[in-house]
Amino acid sequence: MSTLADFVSQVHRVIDNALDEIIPKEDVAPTRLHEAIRWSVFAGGKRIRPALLIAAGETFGAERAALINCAASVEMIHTYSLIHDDLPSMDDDDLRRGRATCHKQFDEATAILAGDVLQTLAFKAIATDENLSAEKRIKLITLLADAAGTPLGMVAGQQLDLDAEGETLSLSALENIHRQKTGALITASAVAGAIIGEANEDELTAIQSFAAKLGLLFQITDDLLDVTQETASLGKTAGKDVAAAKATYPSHYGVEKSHEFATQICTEACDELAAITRDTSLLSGLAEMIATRKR
Ligand code: GRG
Repeated sequence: MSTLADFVSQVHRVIDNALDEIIPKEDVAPTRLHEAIRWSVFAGGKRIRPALLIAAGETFGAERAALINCAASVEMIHTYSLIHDDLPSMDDDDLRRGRATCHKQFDEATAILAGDVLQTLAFKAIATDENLSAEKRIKLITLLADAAGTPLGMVAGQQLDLDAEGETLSLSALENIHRQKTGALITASAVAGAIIGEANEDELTAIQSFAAKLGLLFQITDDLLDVTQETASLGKTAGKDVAAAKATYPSHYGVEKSHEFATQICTEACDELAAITRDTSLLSGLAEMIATRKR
């Protein structure tokens, strides 16, 4: 097995163990709520954001123990966003991570509450992490709060996306939505790892530029998968973008040109790593993995 594949599967295990510790068990009252949270968290997500956070942290020499809670936190914020995104009032989807969406399996109110709990648990996991100094905890909480909830963050990106339904978007408007909706949390994940690893200002800037491009790459590949893969292999409903007449990279460029664009953005992302005089092969490996992913 290659080093990168080893790293990714190891992170998967470590993060699942951490999430299992942090999230109340199914038999804790109110049991329906905790069953719903665990239904969505342990449904087989790829754990890309935690992998990116841990790779960035270890690039700068951070101890694994100092990275785990923060990596679990970004996964909890991400899972909360997926649960809420799937709700009837938003994307209205029945399938996520290869199983029924949270509101389908439970009910809408429970799904909203499950997302709420995950978001607050995420911040608590950092606030109480004894492997991190008080100063780092505050920096990380602020970073993730900005990525999720400010006017330039994920939730605002979701609002822009909802507002754009049925509209013809320019490419720059489309990129702006993705920078916020998808890119903000991906960027914050990499920057969080670099903060824990005590990267200097120039290194933080390089990581930020790398990860911002990675966010865009992630979205282009997500759009491509929506039109090229089957629902069964994606674990979520394929073809939704076309059905909803959504502005996407394939709808702007066509499939072939979107692939070319993805390759170009992947190269540009990796070029940003040249400013870092460390071994950045894990980070460039993750970028290539995202560029060629099949789900
Ligand atoms: C509802 C607050 C709120 C925000 C929604 C993340 C998001 C913002 C919406 C999800 C819609 C979507 C499909 C965006 C495309 C990119 C994306 C986040 C894909 C899912 O992420 P993966 O592929 O999922 O990492 P897994 O299941 O592997 O974790």
